[in-house]
Parts: sequence; structure tokens; C-alpha cells
Amino acid sequence: MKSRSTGPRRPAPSIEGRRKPAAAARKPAQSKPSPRTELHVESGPSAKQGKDAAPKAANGAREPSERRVIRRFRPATAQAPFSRILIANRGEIAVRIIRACEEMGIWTIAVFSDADREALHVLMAREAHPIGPPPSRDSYLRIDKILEVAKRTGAEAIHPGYGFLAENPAFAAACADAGIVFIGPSPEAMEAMGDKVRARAIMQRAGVPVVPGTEALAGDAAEVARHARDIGYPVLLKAAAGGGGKGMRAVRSEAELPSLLAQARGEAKSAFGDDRVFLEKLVLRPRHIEVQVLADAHGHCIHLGERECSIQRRHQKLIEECPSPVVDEATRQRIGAIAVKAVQAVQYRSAGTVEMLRGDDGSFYFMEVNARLQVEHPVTELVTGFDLVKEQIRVAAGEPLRFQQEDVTMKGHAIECRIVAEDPARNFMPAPGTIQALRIPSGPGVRDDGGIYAGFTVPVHYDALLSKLITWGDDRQEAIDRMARALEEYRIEGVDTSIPFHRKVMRHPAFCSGDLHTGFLEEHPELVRADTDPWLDEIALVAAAVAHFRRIELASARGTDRTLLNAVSRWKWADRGFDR
Ligand code: MV4
Repeated sequence: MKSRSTGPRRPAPSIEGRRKPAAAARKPAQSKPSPRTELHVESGPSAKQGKDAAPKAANGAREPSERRVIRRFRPATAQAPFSRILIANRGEIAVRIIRACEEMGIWTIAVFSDADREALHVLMAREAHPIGPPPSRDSYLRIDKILEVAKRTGAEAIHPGYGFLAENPAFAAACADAGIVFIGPSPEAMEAMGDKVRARAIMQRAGVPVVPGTEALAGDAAEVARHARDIGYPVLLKAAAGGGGKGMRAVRSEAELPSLLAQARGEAKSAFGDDRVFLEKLVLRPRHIEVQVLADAHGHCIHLGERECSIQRRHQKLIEECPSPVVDEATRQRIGAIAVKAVQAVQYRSAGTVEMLRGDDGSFYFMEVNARLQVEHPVTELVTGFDLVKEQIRVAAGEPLRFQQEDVTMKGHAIECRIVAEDPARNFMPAPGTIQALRIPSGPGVRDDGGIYAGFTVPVHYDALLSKLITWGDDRQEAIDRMARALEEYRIEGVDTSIPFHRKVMRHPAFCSGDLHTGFLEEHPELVRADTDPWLDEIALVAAAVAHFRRIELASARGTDRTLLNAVSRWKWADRGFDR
């Protein structure tokens, strides 16, 4: 529900030298760190390049916005691949990477925009540095600022997470130029996979199955129509520079082609500055099935099975699972080998994903390579037992893979629900606000990868992902049952979230039977419809207030103990997760 409490804010967790925006920012720097800081600060391992481990201003005072963590730093027990990593991201994925680094004894350096001063990743990192105003183009997308922090703090490597600069070849190249390891593939591999027409051609040459289609088409509608006739309708227009469905148009007959071509070109031009489009045969009722791969710098590459990601809305995935309900072991090895062949065609290194489309007839086609760690990586982790972030860090440092294909076994089933600050009943409208109360589920088979805490204000500037709830079970049914149970336990007050939507999906017959395809939510609109009175929250609030004041009246009439007056209402927490 919408944030409406005006009660006192929870005090912010301690950040030494934290700078408040506006007025406070102009105060002179503290010349002396607080006694608490002096007493407990550990500066961590110093940089290999011999730079200062703890950046100090010329007078020895701490930079005003810098902070140091008071927790004891536990250096690596074994030889860590790096001693200091900068995380060029925010939210749940930054937290996820910090957790891997903590386990490996690697010192973490966070960066944050002005909107994220109190974000969880800032609180959890060993140190954190400001990189600019809230809009991502002024902060999380600023290659210069991020590299400046990396050099100043002696970071040996940068983990880009996903989104932002994760698939930007210029960033990967700039890291290399600065002598800093980019934890991801080479700029060349990224570049090759970024252009969808080029990627198609490379894959075709490597013997990877692609959907029947064309190269980039520069010509007019008549020429495009000739190609469409060859392929046979229905066809799909796609942007050459594209990805993520932008500039995509399904064409069912020649009559619709000219106007749809103009639309596709226009959208591609504005989204990518490149109006080249190409054609593919339209795959009907497809499933989105992707294969996780892991490759080192020594030519070794393994696959870690597939994920099914068909439940999405406007190319935003909402639920993912591992394994796919329609992939048997023989198919898994077949598409796994295709995925390995695909990434080896570009000398790919690091964790990556080969996205495939599965037609209703069981055929698999290459779609694209996601040259990054993906949001949904935890389902693969739970089923294979690998820690993908740690493996990514190890291969980035040049270590050979410690596993062979035979060492990869899959056990049980995992499902991930993306908890986003959007209102599913209002067409997934963004619902930023302050998290007023939070109860995170736990118990057997439950993992929550979150980036929030009670009291945190979800900034409006970034994507709406608050956390990912992942459950594991012996089989798909147990994973679903655990997800349904965990979703009942989950409470996020203050912002609307996708939790009620996920509760409905977990008991939907089509989902439970595994009958998934990319049009699932269009086929089952009841899952995204508001099914209760949107005023119910307000009515309940008024009822709670009336009950409260009646209690006060009774208490004063009877002269009862004052503690009754101080009782905190729990009305929102007593609803057993009633689906709104
Ligand atoms: C397709 C397709 C059907 N036929 N290609 C959408 C984004 C991009 N990654 C690939 N996409 C599609 N390509 C052919 N030849 C259907 C989609 C598609 C889709 C794919 C994956 C997940 C969700 C999707 C939703 C709509 C369309």
C-alpha cells in the first residue's frame, strides 16, 4: 500500500562522516574523525600498487562523505584472487557481490549516488564513495567518476553487476587501460554480442541454430517484403542494435509491413541511434529458456543447466526457475553444448548466459548472449551448488575453472520471484516510497537476496527491484509450496509490491502444471487484475483508527493504566497476507 505514515523516521544506520544533502553538504569537513571511528576502524589490506589503502585528504582528515565500516575485517583464509574490489552498482546485486567478497576476505568499495546515501549496499560495503547526483547518467553510468574512485582507493578489480555499465565495452576497455580488472568478458566479446545481426552471423558460422531470418536490411518496404515472403509470414522485425524487445514488431501479412517497418525503424533509431532492422521467422507460443555458462581465460568452458524465464511482462522477467519443466537431461546436455559452442565462438570469459527460444515443437534457437551476471542467477546456484559470483571473481583473476562438465550436477528445483516496488493491480505502476515495516521470510529452502531495510526510502531514479525471493525444493512442487509459504510470511509495508501477484501465480493451475510461454500473462489476465476494492486499505485504516479511539475513550472512562494508550497497533500485520 501507499506510504502514508508521517510518524518519526527510524534513525539512519550509522555512517561515519555521512554528508547530508544541501545545507549540511556545505559544512567544512570534519577535521577529526569521531572517537568511535578512531577506535574501531580497520583500513583493510593495502593496494598492491602501493597506493594508500585509506584515502586521506592532504591534511590527514577523512574526506567528508567517506565512510569506514566498524565491523572487524576478516582477511581471506586461503589466497584471495583480489584484495580490494569496487562494486559499480547498487541495490540487491551490489549487496549480493559484497556478500561473496566478504566470504572470500576481499575488501569491498561501494559507490553511491546522492539518492543512495543510506542504501543497504553503502551500509554493507567496507567503504563507500559518492559519485554524483541521483540520475544514473550522472552517477552509476559515469565511467570517469567510477574509475577515479577505483584508482584513488586502490581497487584491483571492478564488478559491474547487471544493468548500468555491465555490458558497456567502453567501460571494460577503460578499466583495462587503467590497469584494473573488469569482472566480465572482454570488450571484444561484448561488442560482438551487442550487435544482434553480427551475433546471428557469428553463431550461424559456428553451427549454432538460429531462427530462419536475414541480415540487416537497409532497403525500402518492397525489399523487406521480398525477404518476408521468402521466410513466410508471420515474421518478426527486430532492431539490429537491439535486445530487450525494443524496436520489435510482429508482422502477420504483407499489408501491415510498411507501417510496422516504419515503427520498428523509428523505435530502433530513438532507442539505439541505429535504425537497422532485420527479419526473423516468428516463433509461436515460445518459451524463454537460457543456459548459464562459465568460462575461464584458459579456454575452458562449462554450462550449468538452463533456466526457464517465460513469465515476464513487457520484457521484464517476473518469475524464473531452474530447471525448465520441459527440459530433460538429454535436451539439457544438447542445449548446454550449443551454449558452450556459442560463447566459445567469441572467446567468451566469465559468467554468461545464452538466451534461447523454444518453439512449441521443441526446437531451440539462439537468441542472444547476455554478457553479464543475471538477476536470476540464484536459481542456478541453488540447484547446482555453485557460487557464480565467486567463480566470476576467480576466473577474472586468471584462475582456471576448478570444475569440469562432469562435476556439474543438478539437484532439486528452484524458483525466483522478483519483488518489485510496482503495483501489479495498477498495470505495474512504479510505487516508490519509504519501507515502513519489513518482515523477510526464512526457514527451510528459502533465500532472500534483498537491497532494502525498514526505514529505507526507495529512490524513484532506478529500477523497482527491491529483492528476490528464491526457494528450493526436492522437486518443482515443493519449490512452489515453499514459495507460496514464504510469500505468505513476506511483509513489506509502505510501498506497493508484486508480492500479491506472486501469491496468485503460485496457486494458478497453468503455472503449477508448468504450461508456460512468453505470452503467459496475456493469456491469464486475471493474474494482473485488481480483484479487491482498491479502497479496502483506507477502509481498514479508518476502522483501525475508530477502534483505537474507542479504546482510549473506554480507558479514560475507567481510569485504566496509561500503557494501554501507548499500545502500538498491529492491524497491518494481522492480515495473514490478505491479497490486495
Ligand atoms: C522472438 C520471438 C518470437 N520469434 N524471436 C524478445 C526479446 C528478445 N530477447 C527476443 N524476443 C523474442 N524474439 C522470434 N523469431 C519472441 C520474443 C519474445 C520474447 C522472448 C523472450 C522473452 C519474452 C518475450 C516476449 C515477447 C516476445
